[in-house]
Amino acid sequence: MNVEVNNTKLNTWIKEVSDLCQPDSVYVCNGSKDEYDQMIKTLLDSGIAMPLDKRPNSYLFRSDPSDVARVEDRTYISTTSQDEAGPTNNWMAPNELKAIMKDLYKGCMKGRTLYVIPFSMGPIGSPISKIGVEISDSPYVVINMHMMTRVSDRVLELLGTDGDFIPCLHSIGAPLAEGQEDSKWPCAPIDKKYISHFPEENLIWSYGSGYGGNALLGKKCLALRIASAMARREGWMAEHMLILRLTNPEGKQYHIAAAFPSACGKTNLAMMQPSIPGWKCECVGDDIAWMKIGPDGRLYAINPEAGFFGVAPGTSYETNPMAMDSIRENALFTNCALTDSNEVWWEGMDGDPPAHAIDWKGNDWTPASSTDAAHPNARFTARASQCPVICEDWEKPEGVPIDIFIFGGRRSTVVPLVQEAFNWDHGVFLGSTAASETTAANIGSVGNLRRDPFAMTPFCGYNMGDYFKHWLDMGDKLGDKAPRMFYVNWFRKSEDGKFLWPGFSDNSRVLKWMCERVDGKVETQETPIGLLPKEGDLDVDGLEVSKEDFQELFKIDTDAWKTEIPDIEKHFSKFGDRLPERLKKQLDEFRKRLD
Ligand code: GTP
Ligand code: SPV
Ligand code: MN
Repeated sequence: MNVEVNNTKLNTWIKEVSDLCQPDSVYVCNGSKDEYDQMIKTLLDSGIAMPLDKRPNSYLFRSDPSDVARVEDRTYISTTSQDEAGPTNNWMAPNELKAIMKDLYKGCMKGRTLYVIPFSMGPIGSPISKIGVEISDSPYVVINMHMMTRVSDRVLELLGTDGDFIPCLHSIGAPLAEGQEDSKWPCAPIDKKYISHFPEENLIWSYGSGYGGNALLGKKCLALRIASAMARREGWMAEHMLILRLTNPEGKQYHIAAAFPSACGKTNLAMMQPSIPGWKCECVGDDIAWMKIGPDGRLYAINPEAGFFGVAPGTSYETNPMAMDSIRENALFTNCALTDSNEVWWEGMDGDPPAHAIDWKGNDWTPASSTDAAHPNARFTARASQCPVICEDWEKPEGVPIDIFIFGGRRSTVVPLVQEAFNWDHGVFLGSTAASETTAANIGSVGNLRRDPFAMTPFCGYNMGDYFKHWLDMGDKLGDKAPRMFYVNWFRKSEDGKFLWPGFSDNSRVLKWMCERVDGKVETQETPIGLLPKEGDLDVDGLEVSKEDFQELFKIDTDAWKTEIPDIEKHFSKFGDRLPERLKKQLDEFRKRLD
């Protein structure tokens, strides 16, 4: 071990894990630039990292084709009783799951280095922050954790001899025999991958994958699955939400937190540059929000992360210029294509596609190829501090006060561009019944409509019925200081399959309407599903959307909504007694309004 660790729990844990996993060496990370450079050098020497000519200090990685996204089927919430994990989570009893995983962990780090990565989710030392320590045998994980979290020896100082932390054990599950040549992206086969959470003891065990949320354990595993369970016990919220600050032309600030499922527009909205004059948008966070009620009774949000792990395809100067500017240097790219001029490329990037490239699998690719050059879940990693519109208060320990909650999803039909909830309970109903077409962020089928309440289906660390109740309880506590609630759908399509709404910077028009609602400047039109903008209230100045498309965007097809009812009933029935009465009442009222 390169340094002495004084924390008793950490020392014991490192020893236990080393004995079990049998790494060749143990290295304790300090988060320094030297350390980062050293890791990069190792990755370059072994041909795993590919340098990019046009982006200083930036590298491309190609994962194994089997290891390209989160694996919800292999993700477990392991509580003593299955009821605690609830109907939306895979479950196995802790003893059983631990026994299986211990077998897999046995000798799994042979031929590799065990990295100890002390990190803070949230600013180091802030009362809302949580300390985690990830043990991983992947140098790729180390450099990504450097950017996505606060890795520092100050974390170890803060821990002292007896401080507590959340242990996050990770192995790619690919031991090396003596003399065996390593593969470029070692990992375990799908049926050996386990992403396991033990919320009763704040513990994470991940095995077999080196990709994204499966391996960067501060993100979905700690900051959502474990944190959501802690938040419920302690009376706060951990949500799959972006956080942004919108400033109107008069200088009034509004803080918005929005929950959209994976690959449904959080990073884009978080950094959106308004197309309407005089409005300003700044990014506080693009994926996760931790929220607590402040001394003034309002809800305050912090971004526990320190970087972005963003979807590359579709990102361009046209759609998300601030993300493009965030990744000009010091960025990591995974599963993007590589052009002949040593530049990354992905579908939807500005300009013409390259005449020739190497695709994410390492094969020749031309625009005539029938496959994608970049994997649909190809990602960039960059520090949040590199975003030109990062909000000056993004690291404020007390967070920013939330005025507006937005829920949403990807729905090519039925759901209008925007609606407001009648009240908090109705908002919780909208959040709890949110549905979205599945995306490539998870390994599985893409484009299937599924209920994804509050965009938390893959991330809620306890029974989702209790989670709904927690939302209702938070509303009761917040009373008239509660954020207003809205539901949006940027993804409605015309019959010929085109998006009806231009989206991206024009989403500012929808946010403006929400702010005007908060300020009581505009009235609404009451419909069975919620409150819609009155004609003329949505700012469409300079917008090129045909009258027909506009009508289609806001169309409420009562028959189509009626067909949602049995599906919502089925969805709700899964929660049995745990479904709050207040949501049953909401469903009854909805049914009546549709009649
Ligand atoms: P995760 O990181 O997986 O949680 O995803 P995310 O919610 O941050 O999604 P992101 O903003 O990365 O967007 C995913 C995809 O949707 C990208 O290809 C975007 O270009 C596309 N997208 C985002 N916003 C819009 C929009 O307003 N309209 C349309 N048509 N596409 C959008
Ligand atoms: C998501 O899938 O919601 C992500 C990417 O943000 S990952 O980090 O892989 O979870
Ligand atoms: Mn996400």
